[in-house]
Amino acid sequence: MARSDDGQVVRLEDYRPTDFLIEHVEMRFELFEGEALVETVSTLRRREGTDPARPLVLDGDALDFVSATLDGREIEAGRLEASPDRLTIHLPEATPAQSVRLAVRTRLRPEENTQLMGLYRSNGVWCTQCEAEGFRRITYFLDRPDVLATYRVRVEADRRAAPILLSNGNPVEAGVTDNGRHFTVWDDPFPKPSYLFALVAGDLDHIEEPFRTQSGREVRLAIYTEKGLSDRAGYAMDALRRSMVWDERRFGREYDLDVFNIVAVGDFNMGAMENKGLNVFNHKYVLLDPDTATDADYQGVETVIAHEYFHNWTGNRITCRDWFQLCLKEGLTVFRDQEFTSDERSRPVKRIASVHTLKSHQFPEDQGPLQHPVRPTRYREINNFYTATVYEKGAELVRMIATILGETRFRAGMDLYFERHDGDAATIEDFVRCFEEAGETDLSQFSRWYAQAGTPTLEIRESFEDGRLTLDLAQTLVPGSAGTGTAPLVIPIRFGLVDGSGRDMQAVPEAGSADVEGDVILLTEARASVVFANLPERPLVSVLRGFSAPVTLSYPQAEADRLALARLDPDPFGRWRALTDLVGERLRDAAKAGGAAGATAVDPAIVETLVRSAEDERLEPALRAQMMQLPGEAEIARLIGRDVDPERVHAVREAVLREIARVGAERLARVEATLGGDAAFSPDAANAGRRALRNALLLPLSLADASPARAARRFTEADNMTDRLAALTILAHVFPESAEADAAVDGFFRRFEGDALVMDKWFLLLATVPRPETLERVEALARHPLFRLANPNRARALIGGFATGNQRAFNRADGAGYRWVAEQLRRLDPVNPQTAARLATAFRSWRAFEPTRQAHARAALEDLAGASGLSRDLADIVARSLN
Ligand code: B3K
Ligand code: ZN
Repeated sequence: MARSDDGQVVRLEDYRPTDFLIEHVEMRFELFEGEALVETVSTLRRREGTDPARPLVLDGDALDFVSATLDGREIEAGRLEASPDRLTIHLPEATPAQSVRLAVRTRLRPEENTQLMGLYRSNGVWCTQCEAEGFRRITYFLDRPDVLATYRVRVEADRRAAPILLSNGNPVEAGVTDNGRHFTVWDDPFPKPSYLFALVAGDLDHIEEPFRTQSGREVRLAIYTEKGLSDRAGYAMDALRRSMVWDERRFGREYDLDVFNIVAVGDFNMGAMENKGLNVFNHKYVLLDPDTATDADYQGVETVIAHEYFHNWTGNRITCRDWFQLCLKEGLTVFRDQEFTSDERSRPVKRIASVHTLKSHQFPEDQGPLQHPVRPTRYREINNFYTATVYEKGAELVRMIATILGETRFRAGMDLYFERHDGDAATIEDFVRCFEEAGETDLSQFSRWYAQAGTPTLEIRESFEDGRLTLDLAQTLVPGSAGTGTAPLVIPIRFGLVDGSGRDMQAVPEAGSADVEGDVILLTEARASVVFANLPERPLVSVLRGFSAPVTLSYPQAEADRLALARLDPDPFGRWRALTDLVGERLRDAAKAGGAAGATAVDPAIVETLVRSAEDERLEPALRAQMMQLPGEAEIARLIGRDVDPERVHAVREAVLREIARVGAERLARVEATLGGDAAFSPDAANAGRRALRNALLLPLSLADASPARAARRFTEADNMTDRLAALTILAHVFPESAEADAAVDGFFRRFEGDALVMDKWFLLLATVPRPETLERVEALARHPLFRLANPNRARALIGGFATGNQRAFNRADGAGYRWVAEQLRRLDPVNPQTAARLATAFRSWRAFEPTRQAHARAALEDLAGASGLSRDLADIVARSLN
């Protein structure tokens, strides 16, 4: 049963260290069909200076207590109190000088654990997930990140059911016992918090390879998969090896154990988990081959493999003092994985992709009822704070520190952080102080970014006279639902002054201007001005290059200037930003205006620039594909902000797509011809980029044909999943009534029905057909034999795909989309509350819609809020959404 909601709130200001320290933990797992027996022996002592009368109170969650002993002796009845969610022991014998050994036994039922927190079974494989508070579902413990202990774990199971037995650290002993059973003992010498504990046991295949670190230590890398799937793990292994090399080179960080194991499982609440020496992954982020995975999947695997590996230093060696500090490890590790991808692939392409993610996930969160600061100060359910704000905005804050300090001083700050805090459970203050010291900079004002929620608006006005350019800058932060402060922030604005031939001009600020260092203006006041004098011509002002701060830009720059920047800013990110902002604003205005949405939604000059970016051979193909991409319907809705009618948004966007097709078809066909035929599939960035452009062209070309034939041909001829899925999406989404679409959707299903990861794509594809009547289709799909509510990937594909990827159908005017999703959440909640809560965030922008839809959304949420027995996870999201 899911924990039900007790309304309790945890507050940052209430933090205090534990009364007891746990130094070492010895665990023994005996795995059987139907149950698991766990013995945990903790060596603990009382912390210096604490009240000796205070008992030891250990966390539990739905635990079945068996017994407890102290230093090998029974504990008298009056000194011990056990319930499913707590174990209290009076321990006068434990003093700061004297440690005791507390042994606790619990009995678990992994097969019945559908929440996928604690110890559970996925397709017969025993595995664990402990972050944030899953360890307490395995044993009673001080289950919080500031309690660090070394672990020694013995895992025993039937040899046939589980020939592979894994846990954290290094394997130190193995052997057979009686009745066909065997065991392995694992020793992890690095003190770690309980959330990094892991165990896996099962009949698994694997691939392995040796790795030699820069200092010459030998490490055995292995990736384990379900039977018959290990031949799809090769790319993940390659990504792991490259991550290890990169972290040595870029941050001087070396791996520290003798083995590094990764296990891929099919039932997992999120992407992956960085358990020390034993990462557990959603198989979506490990298993790939060209026939079943797209380029986006390859990129996703590379990113997540890198991210989890990088956690070994930023998260594991240095962990968080408490869960309010989550961005300390998550924001920093996202920053590190973004840098890895930038170095391995293309920096501008990666930056554009990251900014796209930020704007489509974090901005709506920051602008709606689920708003919270990067470092929250209160929570009811910590699992609901693994958010885009903590991860993506958290990464932006690290990036701003890097921008402000410059590369050398930033690296010095990171070095100091690793040196000073290795082995610590640290805070954001600890982290920031390292950059203040190493960078000799005061970051106290900067630190407001961690505390103040919301997306600041950066206003810019420009004027030019007699060779002098004046930029008037202003920042505002409106109070949002989080109710945090609105004081001025430190906003680094990377910029360039571009001349008519596309070169950056010398930009020397006049005395008295706001702070300018090199190509970065530092705005620290509510308003400030910068003057650049002696300019030979009026420049095109390129601002927020590299998206140097997570702000909303309000800059009524002349359309001609913006189009010119889109064509000739020497900074490729600047080109993309100029164009995407302009297109977004025009789509927003057209969808807001009452008139008919037609070809006139945007200026012909804008359409021309979009077509021209596809043609521009100075840009790499992946970037050309990004330049052509129109903002999605949800993004346009966000730009409108209130009273949104999703039907109008859809119509306006469609009209522009058709206009691009009408004006550009011939030229775009020529671009396609230059991209050449298909060599054998290779997942590298250059090849993926060419496929991305080719597939981006398929939509306007098909629209121009007004026929599914071209996509049908691409679908049939495709020799890889990227092209096949791109073609199938156009067939199913643009020509849903055609015979070609039906044939392709069925053919795809029949060919891949045995492949879970491809079937997720199939459910997602059908859930996102942008038509109101898709609702009836997903209702039927929820009864499809291959739909399994308890499998998070499948639930996310169908319910999540519909609610977040289908603006028209989810936000149907009759409210039926909201009601259906709410009903699915209610069904899912008792099975898997964490996934239910995550899917419920799809309602986060409900107040932006016009009154009828708002009323329907509110009713659906209120209905849900009133349901009895809701989990704390779901109740928290629903309550905050209504707030
Ligand atoms: N640290 C995990 C996320 C855990 C989520 C718990 N609800 C994966 C990651 O960010 O690397
Ligand atoms: Zn992470």
